[in-house]
Amino acid sequence: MTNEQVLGFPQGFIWGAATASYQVEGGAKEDGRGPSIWDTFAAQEGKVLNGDTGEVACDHFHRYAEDVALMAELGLPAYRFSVSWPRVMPDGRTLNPSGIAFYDRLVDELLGRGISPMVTLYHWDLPQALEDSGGWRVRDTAARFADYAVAVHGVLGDRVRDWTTLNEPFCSAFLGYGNGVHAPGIAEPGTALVAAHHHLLAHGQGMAALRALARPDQRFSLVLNFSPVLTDADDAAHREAARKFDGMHNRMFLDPVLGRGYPQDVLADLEHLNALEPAIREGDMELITTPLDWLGVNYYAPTRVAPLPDVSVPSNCGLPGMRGFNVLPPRGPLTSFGWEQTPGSLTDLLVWLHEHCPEVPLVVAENGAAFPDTLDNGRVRDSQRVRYFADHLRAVHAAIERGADVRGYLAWSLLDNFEWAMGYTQRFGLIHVDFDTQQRTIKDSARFYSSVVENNTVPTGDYAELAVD
Ligand code: GBH
Repeated sequence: MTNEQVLGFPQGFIWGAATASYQVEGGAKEDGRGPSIWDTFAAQEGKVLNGDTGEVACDHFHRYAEDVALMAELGLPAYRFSVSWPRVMPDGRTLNPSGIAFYDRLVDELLGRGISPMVTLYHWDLPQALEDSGGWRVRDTAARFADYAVAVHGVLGDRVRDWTTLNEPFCSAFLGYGNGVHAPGIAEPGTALVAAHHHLLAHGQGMAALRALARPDQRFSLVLNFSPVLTDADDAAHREAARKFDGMHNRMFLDPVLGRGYPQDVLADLEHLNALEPAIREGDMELITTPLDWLGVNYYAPTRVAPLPDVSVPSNCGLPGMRGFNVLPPRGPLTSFGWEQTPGSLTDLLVWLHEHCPEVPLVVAENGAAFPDTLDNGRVRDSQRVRYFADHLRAVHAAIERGADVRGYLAWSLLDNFEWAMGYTQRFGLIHVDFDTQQRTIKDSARFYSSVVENNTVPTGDYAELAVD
């Protein structure tokens, strides 16, 4: 080691990696699992690249013990995973004991290796049976979610400390029902807003139900995705464009949870307000405001926007009913997904969140990047990902220095996996997966991350020095 400096993280900082059920498990028909909206969606032609599905994925359902052993080898103290609702309740309503038994085994395996399980109850795989009775268009789905949350807590609650209701309701509502890029593939802007409200209601009802059962040391959270907005100028028109995107993308889901209701400026812009308003009933906003023990922050990249000369022209952003601005192409260097690598935006985001809601501790619940990794004699030299992680960990450290209350960081993802509409074409893993043989290979980035976790520090210095030999 040269005389490079290291940046230390707070004592007790939570380090780990994350996955989601449909993206890694496979075992789609094992032990009575019912179909999810993603099984149905992926089976339709043209929805997922190359016709890929999550039917086998990383076969984590059968290989979980091997995967937990790999986490232990990397020294990861925490693992964030999601529970598949249709595995636990094939019809969305009735508990399937052999389905939940999988998570019993997984949690015991993790605890046996000294790894803290962090459970996300919903990461987009709604039981198809519930979609058939209206899915997130209907209010009843929120009540079904609360029942499901209680059922899972009833089995795992004696061993799991950290609970998240929903992962990224933005994606599940707006991509699922607004532009149809995700399951169930509906493209109806008004419906997407109703779905967003029902997601937040599910979160609120779930929180209230879980709080009533909780042990004193348990922590309950929501995970949101954020995209900071960048503009090329700071005039009124650019600020207005940024306000609109930020409002719909970031504040629309955060402010209700903080007890501030839906942001007034967003409602004032909404073309489909008449769809949303009737969905909001007396008492909903109070439930949605149940206090969080921490807020999960998923960050990948910023979004660049510019105003359109005619503010009545629809935006190209794909969010329900937005007008008057366009999203600009990302600027290099890009990941293989075409996303920007702009670590400074993560610092800005965490500092902004701390100012916006100083009382809420933050956990970076997902951060990572896809690159075209190649397996070369048993090794994956993913130096671009080493660099991405180093830069973004330095960015988290900078936010903490500036006062942000960041309690942890979870890398996305433990394994290369089923990347939703992109199928298996985008590899985000710390661990490479050969999808023909299911062979796992620890990437260089995982070795780098492992040393960060072990030392509770991130090195400064040149990227070349970060290389692992
Ligand atoms: C996360 O979401 C997911 O939680 C995870 O499952 C996934 O594997 C991972 O990211 C990598 O994709 O705002 O309409 O222009 C990603 C959040 C939100 C990022 C949508 C890209 C662009 C769509 N994504 N965003 S839009």
